[in-house]
Amino acid sequence: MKAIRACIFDLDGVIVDTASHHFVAWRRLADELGIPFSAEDNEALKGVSRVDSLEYILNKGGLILDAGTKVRLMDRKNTHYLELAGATTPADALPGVVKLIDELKEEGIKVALGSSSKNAEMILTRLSLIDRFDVLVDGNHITLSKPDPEVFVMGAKALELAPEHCLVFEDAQSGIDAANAGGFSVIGIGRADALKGSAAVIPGFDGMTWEGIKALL
Ligand code: B16
Ligand code: MG
Repeated sequence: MKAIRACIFDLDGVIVDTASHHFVAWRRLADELGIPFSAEDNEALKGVSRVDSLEYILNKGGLILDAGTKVRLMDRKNTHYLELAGATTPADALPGVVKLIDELKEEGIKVALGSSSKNAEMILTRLSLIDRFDVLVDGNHITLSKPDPEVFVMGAKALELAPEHCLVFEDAQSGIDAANAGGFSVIGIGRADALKGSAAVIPGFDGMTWEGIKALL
């Protein structure tokens, strides 16, 4: 195994749990369109871009809409999402993640964000974590959604590191697939039975040290 010199964190489900806000906002939109939207549907949209998420819902309802209407629907969903996620505070950082990031900085390991969300900067600012990141790549920079590796490849380039020197933390299957496709090491965050293809799956960072994480690789 090559030495890990940077960690690339996904945002939603790894640093903070905003999935519940995405769920509420997408379900409200789906209700308005008369399309059923379940928790399983929301699970399938983890790590998936805003536009691809809308396409998933429209496809489920068999709705074909013009481009302008789709933009309006995405704006409506995002406005509702921002009403919910805009209340994020530093206390919403998931257990152990800030401690781990601080330890990484002390060890000289670079810290980057690799998120599909166009709201990532706002959320990291609300968490008071933005200054701890050496590199930010989010939904505003990429053209291809996970499972395409673009978000992580851009992160590695900005870090000036080869993918094999970067470790990705991901809670979504699409993100784990993206990391693997780009040649990154990846650790899954969540349930081992739900995530496939990572070096290891951990429930979260609570109680985890950098030494403990490296031992999983
Ligand atoms: P936005 P991540 C992803 O964030 C979410 O998991 C996904 O549910 C969401 O649709 C996507 O961001 C786009 O978010 O509408 O805020 O641009 O997990 O890649 O950090
Ligand atoms: Mg995620």
